[in-house]
Amino acid sequence: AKQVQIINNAKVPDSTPWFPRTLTDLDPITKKASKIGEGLASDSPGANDAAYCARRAEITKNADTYKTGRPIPFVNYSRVEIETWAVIYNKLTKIVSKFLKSRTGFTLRPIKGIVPSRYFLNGLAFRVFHATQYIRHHTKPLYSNEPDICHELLGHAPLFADPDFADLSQEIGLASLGASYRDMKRLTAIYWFTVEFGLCRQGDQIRAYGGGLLSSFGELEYCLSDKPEIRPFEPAKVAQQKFPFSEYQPVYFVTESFKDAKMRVREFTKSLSRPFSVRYNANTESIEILDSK
Ligand code: NLE
Ligand code: FE2
Repeated sequence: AKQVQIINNAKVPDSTPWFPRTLTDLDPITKKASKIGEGLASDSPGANDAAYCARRAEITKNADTYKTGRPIPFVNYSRVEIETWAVIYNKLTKIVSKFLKSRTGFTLRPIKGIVPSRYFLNGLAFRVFHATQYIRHHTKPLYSNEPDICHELLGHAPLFADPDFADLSQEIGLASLGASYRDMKRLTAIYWFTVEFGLCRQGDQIRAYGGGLLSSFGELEYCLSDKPEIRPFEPAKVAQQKFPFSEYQPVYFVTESFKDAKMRVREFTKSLSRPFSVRYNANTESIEILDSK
């Protein structure tokens, strides 16, 4: 077997091309980067646009003076730059919805803000997720008490690609159709402690999966610390749990798996007062009412 030999720094042959040995050795690399109009970049569509070149020079000054360990410099992007971003971004979010549709049948649909939970949950019955597009205020990036684009895309969207999670969400949605006021409160709590603030066991670890946690770095750290109370996910109990809207949750519930949560929620919904049951017909994209439970 070959042995790895540790060669003393001094022993590297003279003919060896320069290479970085420490992180700070990366600093001089910035000098090696080409400016717009040089080398390959000369056929960039902006190469003959003087204003664009000047703007590039302004932003790239940050890179020229950057030193290892410093924070990434802040760039105040202009309206035109933000609009350029928007073109890409809008295409991307369209694909997000298409991708989800191909995985689990879930689609995203724009909504201007928080809707009463009855309507929001009703959407889930159709595998429709209402998502906002505006972004949180820049002064409070790590926690927002309302949904925004970061919350929807970082927090919720990825999980709707998971079949069991998609089923769990739709299960809550179906139960909310025509639910009584009291049952609505119960279902809202179930939704809250799964889709928004759920924890799940994975091996011997507890992981966060709720969208409200994944999009809030502040609460994500907190929920896995020893500060909050953590209880097993039992829908009948979860349904009674009160919760705050605008601060970190004092209590979280941990499920064994999405499948397990789905089965438990399905079982729980049988105890609700609605005198009929429903199912979603994906072919006709409509709800069918069944007269017995
Ligand atoms: N607290 C979450 C966040 O900062 O992204 C939003 C929760 C919306 C229910
Ligand atoms: Fe949410």
